[in-house]
Amino acid sequence: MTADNVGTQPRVLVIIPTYDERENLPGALERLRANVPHADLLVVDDGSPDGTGDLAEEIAAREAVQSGRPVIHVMHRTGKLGLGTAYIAGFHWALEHGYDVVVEMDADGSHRAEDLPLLLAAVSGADLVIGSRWVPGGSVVNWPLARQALSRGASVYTRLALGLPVRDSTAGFRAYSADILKQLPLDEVASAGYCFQIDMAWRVQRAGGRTVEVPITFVERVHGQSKMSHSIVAEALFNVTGWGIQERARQLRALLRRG
Ligand SMILES: Nc1nc2c(ncn2[C@@H]2O[C@H](COP(=O)(O)OP(=O)(O)OP(=O)(O)O)[C@@H](O)[C@H]2O)c(=O)[nH]1
Ligand SMILES: [Mg+2]
Repeated sequence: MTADNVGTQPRVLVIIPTYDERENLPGALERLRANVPHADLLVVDDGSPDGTGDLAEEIAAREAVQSGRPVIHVMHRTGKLGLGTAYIAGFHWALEHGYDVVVEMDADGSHRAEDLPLLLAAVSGADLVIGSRWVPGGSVVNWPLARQALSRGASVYTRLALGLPVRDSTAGFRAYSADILKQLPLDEVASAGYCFQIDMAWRVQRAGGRTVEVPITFVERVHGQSKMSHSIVAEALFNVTGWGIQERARQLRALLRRG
């Protein structure tokens, strides 16, 4: 956090990527408005065939009238371009508009707006706050054991391969300080799915940023369909293994130079 906003309320932007979330988006926005009324919201919709983008515009217009200022913003992209690039577009928008804290949050009800104040409290002393399922106090609701095993396994593998000391590295409920985002080469981040979250956490670590995890309750979506796929898991496994090999080679070279 910069010296400029010491003593004043940091400006917070919550980025909510959507693809076919018509049933979930109104509730997600409503709960955000109730729990973090000082935050602005940015929906990044990828031309959802179910009309989520238009619905977001309607809600944004209504909310602007009610609160007397634009609180909900909507970015429309031409087609399904992936979660990673949706977030990168949102990060650029946040930095261009002078926000101090930038939040990532799913629209499907898995991330509870009720947990967001905890993340925001922690970001005053950190560069990245991860809402974590796998730290004491964290939990998952209605997640099959296989999904739990995949999520835990991915984090353990990442910890071992990269030396990334994070319990829930694929978690997508996060708060970043704008300061750390400004330091990262955002346009080089090519990862799409879960891997995007690992990629960003690892970049924060390499940039010398401080990451903390706070416990959240993660609730399996009730409406709509998950966009998780085998290719998303394969991307994460492939990339993390490659980065791990590069990292070990780098450490070995440094050791040999010292020797
Ligand atoms: N803009 C945009 N949003 C996306 C895209 N893919 C997924 N999303 C949104 O990103 C959020 C997370 O997607 P989910 O399908 O729930 O994926 P997930 O949470 O990783 O997987 P589950 O745990 O199975 O729900 C949701 O709000 C989706 O609507 C995309 O290509 N573009
Ligand atoms: Mg989800």
